[in-house]
Amino acid sequence: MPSTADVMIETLKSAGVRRVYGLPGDSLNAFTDALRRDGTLDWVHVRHEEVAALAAAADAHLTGELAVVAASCGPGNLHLINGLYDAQRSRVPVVAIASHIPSVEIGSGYFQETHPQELFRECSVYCEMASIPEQLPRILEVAMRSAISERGVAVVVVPGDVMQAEAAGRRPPKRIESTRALVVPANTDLLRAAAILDGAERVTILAGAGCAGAHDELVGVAEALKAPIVHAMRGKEYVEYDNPYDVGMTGLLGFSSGYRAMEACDALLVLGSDFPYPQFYPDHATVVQVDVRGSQLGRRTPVDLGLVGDVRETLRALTPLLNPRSDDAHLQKMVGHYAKTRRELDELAAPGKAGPLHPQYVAKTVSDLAGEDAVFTCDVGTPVIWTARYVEMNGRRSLVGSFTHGTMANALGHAIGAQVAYPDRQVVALCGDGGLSMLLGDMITLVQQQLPVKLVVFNNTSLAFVELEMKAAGIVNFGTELVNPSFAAVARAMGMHGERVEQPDRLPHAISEALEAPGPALVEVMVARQELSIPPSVTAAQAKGFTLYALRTVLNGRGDEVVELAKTNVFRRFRDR
Ligand SMILES: Cc1ncc(C[n+]2csc(CCOP(=O)(O)OP(=O)(O)O)c2C)c(N)n1
Repeated sequence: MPSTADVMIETLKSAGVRRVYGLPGDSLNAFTDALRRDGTLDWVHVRHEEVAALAAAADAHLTGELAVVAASCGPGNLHLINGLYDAQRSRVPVVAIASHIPSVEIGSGYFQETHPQELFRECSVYCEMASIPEQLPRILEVAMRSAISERGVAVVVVPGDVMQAEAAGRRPPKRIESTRALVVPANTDLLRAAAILDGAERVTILAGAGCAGAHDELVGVAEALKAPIVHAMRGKEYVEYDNPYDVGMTGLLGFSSGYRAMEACDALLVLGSDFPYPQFYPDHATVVQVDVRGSQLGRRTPVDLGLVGDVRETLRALTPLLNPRSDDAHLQKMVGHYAKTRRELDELAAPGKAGPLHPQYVAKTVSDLAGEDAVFTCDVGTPVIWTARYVEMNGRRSLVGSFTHGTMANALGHAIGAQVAYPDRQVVALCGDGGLSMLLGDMITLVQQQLPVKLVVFNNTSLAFVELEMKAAGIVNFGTELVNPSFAAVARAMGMHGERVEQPDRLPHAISEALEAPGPALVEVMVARQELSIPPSVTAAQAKGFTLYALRTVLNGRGDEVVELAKTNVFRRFRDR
């Protein structure tokens, strides 16, 4: 007779699941045994469950399909949590099998006892426990459908003894597939949006991850409105390529052209973006926002008209209602400013004469040498900044990061999932030295699972992003020093290609060799600890949060000025608010 665990494997297969990321143990043993006996699903074994969850998040992001993780009870599944938060907040479909202590012991403070339904509640769209075998088939099916249709994490908590028990309850579903629902605003609402946009003199578009699959429609509406397009970090992958209307990013990681285009408009069209910082939204513009989730409307800035709709379908319906305009003065001004900003950014990515290297040069070199369909992942910290500014998207490349949850140490885990999902694509992880060392053990996974991921480590011997924050806030650097091993030597000891680069002229060769190496490879680059980049862009009066202003200023090369300002009472008043 099949066990409940056998039914779980059967049900996962019915949704086209081909692998499970995880780490086995005690209460999960019945599940992994059923998987082994079935023999058709791959078990992607990692060293830390957080990495399993990050890998699943990247897998789901890239394939658009359900990804699955499994972990043992108590500490085992507790380790999943941070990675599941990342998946949930990036809105990708992931099912987590959180095995649990023996049913009979629940509530007794038993060895390894936790309360998973409470712990996972906040990072999931669905989280339920199957206490008896009869419950399991339905709970697992609901979990899978919830993850797919609500684009989030669903957690199934199952005590080990329930998985081991004889199967019972309804038969497993024959097929679970994601189908597409088209969400388009009503015509009357589209006409209201068209009237606002037609009535404005200068329209700017803010485009986010909701623009995935809507590239042509986005360019089309920008053409009709003669509107520059600013993108948020999660929109970069979908927006910046083949796009004459793109004027770059705004926000802390962005640069002045994106900020200017937002500030100078009198109507802002927000498309599928949850860009979080209110300070960077214009306060005098009329705002029209389109989002497939109505609950997102008006979250970040007050909106004059919020439309519930899928971006692509909404633009298909909206653009023909607009009066195409000929006056492109606003667009030309912003595009011109972007071209100038881009030139300045590129100048900062010059090799320099001797080490330590400019991190900009490192990111640009990686971008120039990587494959046309490479997948990039980047660690939270300064690697996100250099990726935002120098890693070019082209419509075939992909970019995965922890852009909403913002966890460190994401790049390696995301790269593992990317490479497992796409064995034939080049996968390049841009890692911080703090980030990589946080989940260092999973470098071994690259060797064990034979994943040819390329790691590029920005070794600045510090938590450099935090140092920037501290500097901006007028706080003395503290607790940010890192005493690092040679990551290249660690890589070699683990059985992969590893090279340390200390001089700029060696970098292109080192990156090329790593990219061409047949297996996993690591290039550790000794980079400048605090790189102050592009020329000043935003004035204090323009940016309302002083600390944000200061951080941008440090990032943009006016560190001394900030330190002077930090000594003043004005600064303290702002900071202490
Ligand atoms: C898990 C976690 N801990 C702490 C932070 C706060 N934090 C954000 S960036 C950062 C420093 C990252 O350092 P590193 O990976 O060395 O990159 P660098 O900025 O030095 O390039 C820290 C500590 C975080 N985002 N996530």
